[in-house]
Amino acid sequence: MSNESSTLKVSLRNTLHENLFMRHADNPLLSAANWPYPCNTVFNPAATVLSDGTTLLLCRVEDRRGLSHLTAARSCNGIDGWEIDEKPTLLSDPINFPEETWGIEDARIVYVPELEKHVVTYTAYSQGGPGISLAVTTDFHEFERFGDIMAPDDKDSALFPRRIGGRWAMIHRPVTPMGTHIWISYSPDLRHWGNHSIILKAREGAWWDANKIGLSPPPIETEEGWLIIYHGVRSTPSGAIYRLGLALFDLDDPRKCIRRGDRWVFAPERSYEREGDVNNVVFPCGITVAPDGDTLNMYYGGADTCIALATASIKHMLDWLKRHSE
Ligand code: BMA
Repeated sequence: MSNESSTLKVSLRNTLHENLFMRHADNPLLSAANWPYPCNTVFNPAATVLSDGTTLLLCRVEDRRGLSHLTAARSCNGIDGWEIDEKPTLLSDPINFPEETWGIEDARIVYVPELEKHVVTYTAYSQGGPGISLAVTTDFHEFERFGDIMAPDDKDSALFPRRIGGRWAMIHRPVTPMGTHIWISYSPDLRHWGNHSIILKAREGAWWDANKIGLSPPPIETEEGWLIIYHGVRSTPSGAIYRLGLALFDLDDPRKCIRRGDRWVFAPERSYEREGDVNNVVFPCGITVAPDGDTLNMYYGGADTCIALATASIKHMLDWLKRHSE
């Protein structure tokens, strides 16, 4: 898109809405042009802060076959000076894990203090469709793979960082004949999952989040509850639009939704979100929280082509939910 037409699109937009998220001036932060080896696109990164304060992104990298793998990029400030692994950090392993035959995508990282490990959930793609796999790591060099934990068609999963009622809990998004909603499941050992239930349903009809929703980054623990950022996929004659909304769940029983925002809080607006391999997509898989405990850094894929950053105040997000929930 030319600068002129992207300016026009922005100027056609009503700007009176409350903006919770501020895009970083250096966006996009990372793209294939920064990569140390040939690739098509770099997008939808998971994120975490390592014990020495380094921000680590586990980026989805798509090659020219169309298959994806995950590669780590590290930065002292989470904005620039990225050091990117010289070769893929986590490649699919179709021999031992046939569910990864067509690649691995869209990781979410959750640090689990009880295990002293990072738990990485990701989409494993194969002839059976996209399912969920899990691996654990301490350093993002060596990974212990648990293999597939949820059968296709399922994706958009993240673990809660601690047990709830003695069991591990995970949010995910199976596709069923009854719809594409957000679910929670429980496990005694991270391998065997059950007690499945829907926690957030896609709306219907004209709504921005009608028919298809999914968890975006992992849940954020706040004093008021588990805050989640989720994506809603609006289907239009010119393709889908991926936008983001907020919901809050009970700390002790995250099956209970306390509040759900009525409108979206973030949507494709800039040229790097509007145009790319898949137009009109903002897709965050990673967040980090700054040392102030309030500033949220949201790392997201723009148009399935690049990586960008937007920041928000967790307090403002919670206040906004009080004013804009159903
Ligand atoms: C979803 C996921 C994301 C992707 C989005 C838009 O289904 O596969 O990885 O960013 O579609 O193409």
